[in-house]
Amino acid sequence: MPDQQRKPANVGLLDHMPTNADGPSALYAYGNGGYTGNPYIDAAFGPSAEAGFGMFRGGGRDPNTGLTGAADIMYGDFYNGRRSDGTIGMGGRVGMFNGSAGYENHGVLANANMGLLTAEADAHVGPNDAGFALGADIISGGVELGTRDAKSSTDSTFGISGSIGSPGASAHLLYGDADGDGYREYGFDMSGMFGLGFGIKMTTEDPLRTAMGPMGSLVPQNINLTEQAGNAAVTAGNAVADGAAWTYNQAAAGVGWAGDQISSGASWAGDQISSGASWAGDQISSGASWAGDKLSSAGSAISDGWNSLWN
Ligand SMILES: [Ca+2]
Repeated sequence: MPDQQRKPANVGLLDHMPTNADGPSALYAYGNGGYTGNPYIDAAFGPSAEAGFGMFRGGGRDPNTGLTGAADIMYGDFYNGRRSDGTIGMGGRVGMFNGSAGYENHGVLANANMGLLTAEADAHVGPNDAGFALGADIISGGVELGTRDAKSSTDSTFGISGSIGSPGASAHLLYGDADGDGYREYGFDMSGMFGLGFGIKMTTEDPLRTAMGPMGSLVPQNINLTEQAGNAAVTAGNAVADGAAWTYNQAAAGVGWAGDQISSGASWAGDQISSGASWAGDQISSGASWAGDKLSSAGSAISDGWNSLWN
């Protein structure tokens, strides 16, 4: 499952609740500066819909021990078009519990995660990954091992996962930069494609080194082979990246345009309803006035009739 870093925005019911980086103390599992978490409710239904819900989402790393942990409890989520973090696509996701625990220190990364009752239908292109997920896990879990070090340009990770009760499948291309060193960690994350409920994940900052297998390990670790592969390759890579960025921008603009159309359509419909209601109101009002006049003249006719009986 891709990391979904959502800003801890809050609207509506939770407006009065503290949502600073430390989170409410009652939900703050560790009294340690490395971990942060918040309840959240996001909602934006402007040009592109977006929703959210969650009792708690948070996590982090304790700088003293290198222990990491994260939890996402009772998630909801929905987006249709564009999300505030730049993700475009169509969303879904229901929830219950998703948590992970691990270790990240001295360049070593080890992580185990577990999910309970997730249902998701999602297809998106985002800043860190792109792909789709269809499924309904009941219990899922996985482990990931590798290296993550902002001082290294050749980090790589490998992970496997499994799930029980999952008829679905997911596949994502990964290209985020988790350690923020400027070298993207390229890879993929697929599940349900190698047999029911089995998944595999790989990332590498140096795809060429990884592709060379054992040969690649003969090259000193401080050299990013992919980067060194030549200006031509880099230029080609940049062209691909530029093309991808352009495509992404076009898609984003398209989504924005569609959102504007929907929004102005809704506004037009609102005007029609409003003027229809106003017209109906006028009719009712003049009908009532007409009925009132009739009643009034009927009343005076009765009164006249009554008087004439006694005169
Ligand atoms: Ca990186």
